[in-house]
Order: sequence, then C-alpha cells, then structure tokens
Amino acid sequence: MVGPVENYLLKRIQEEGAIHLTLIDPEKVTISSASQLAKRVEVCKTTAIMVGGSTSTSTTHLNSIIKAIKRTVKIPIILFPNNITGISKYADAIWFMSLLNSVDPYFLMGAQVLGAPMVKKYGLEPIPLGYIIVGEGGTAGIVGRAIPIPYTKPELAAVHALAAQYFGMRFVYLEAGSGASQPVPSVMIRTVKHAISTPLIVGGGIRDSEQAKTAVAAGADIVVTGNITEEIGARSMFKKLVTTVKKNVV
Ligand code: 1GP
Repeated sequence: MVGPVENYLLKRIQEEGAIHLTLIDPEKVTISSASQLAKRVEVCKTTAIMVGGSTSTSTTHLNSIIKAIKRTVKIPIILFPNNITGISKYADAIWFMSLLNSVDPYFLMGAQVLGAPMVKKYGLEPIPLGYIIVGEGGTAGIVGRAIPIPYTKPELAAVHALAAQYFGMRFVYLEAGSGASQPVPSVMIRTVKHAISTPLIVGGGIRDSEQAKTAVAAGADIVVTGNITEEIGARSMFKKLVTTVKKNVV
C-alpha cells in the first residue's frame, strides 16, 4: 500500500527531523530552466521535487518539464496536480489529494474520480493527501473554490486535518497559497500538529530560513517552497533554508 516514494519521505523525516520539498510550477519555467533549477535544488539537498501549479493546463508542457527534470536529477518527482491535466506518466508519484475546504465537489472528489484510472494506467504511486487552504489562500484558493480558513481559526484547520486522517489520508498539507504575504502562523501549525498523527506539510509564502525554522519548530514535518527557488541569486539563501529545515542534521 505504501510505495517507495512515500517510504523514502517517511524515512527522511525520521532521520532528519523534518524535510524540505521544492515546488516547480511548470508555467514559470522552460525546459532548460527547469532542469537547471532541479540540479541546483538537488545540490542544495532538497528531498524531492513537486511539480504543479494552480493555473497550469498543458499536460504536453508538463510532460516535457518532467522528462527534463528526470534526466537531470535522482531525487523523486511528485506531481502536485491542480486538475486532471496535472497528471504526467513521467513522474514517480502523485499527491492524490482532495481540497477539503472547497465548496465545489469537483475538487473534493470529481477530479480524483477522473484521474484515478490514469494514475493506475501510468503506474504512478498515489500518496493520499488532505489539502487545506488557509489564510489568504491565493490563486489555489480561488481556482479550487475554497473557503480559506482564517489564521484566527486554527482549531478549524485542526478538525479538517483530523477528518483527513480519519479518512485514511496519510499526509496533511496546510497551504497559505503561493506567494502569500504571511506564511501559516505557528499557532495554526501547532494546533493542527497536536490534533493529528500523520506528517504535516506546510507551504505558501515561506521566503527565508527563519520562517522555515519557525514552521518546523511549530510542528511542520515537511516545508515546501516554490517562489524563492525561482529567484535568481537566491542560491546561498536557499541552501541555508533547506539545511535549517533538517532539524536533526547539524
Ligand atoms: C504553493 O505552498 C506552495 O503551493 C509554495 O508556496 O511559492 O509561496 O513558496 P510559495
């Protein structure tokens, strides 16, 4: 049931305390910039690469990007789909996710029903994930028709996460939205972490190692960054951030 990529993530969390995943938005990269970016983040010891974006719609482009990344790096590539067009047969695994606070059944179960046979056909490893949009919510919140959980209501995020766990979802993702002006606050991360026993992913608006450190201290097992990875000249800062997340590695 638990596949090799999931096992790899769990093992890394166990060994390193917490891990960093890099998100690459196919819409923001070309084939050559994607492979350069992937190489760079692998050198900086990110644990895996997620590929996806809220407004991405071309599977042809997605396939090219993933093939290029795969030629360049050894770390796993995990799909982070916004829709069925976000499924590529060239990836290693897919966050098989439901947007738990969407008001649109399509994002709760509809896309998943359409996507499941493709996941099976392509032999992708599905990793079940409860996705919860909080704070500003950003583009993901708008596209996914979510009612973002305000930062002032951490207990509401916690019960969504607990419901995800009871459904059998093996990871929970607190998403502030890409480029959020304020990342998920500590109190919300801590409240959610206390409610569940699955690994907790936190992302959206994390721009430096201090913010990453704060998220990990509050209980994040996985920190995701997207935007900062694409910023030119952020290499040393990015490396520091990735190292900071791995709390057990001195
Ligand atoms: C968005 O959580 C991710 O899905 C990453 O957000 O681009 O703000 O790092 P950023």
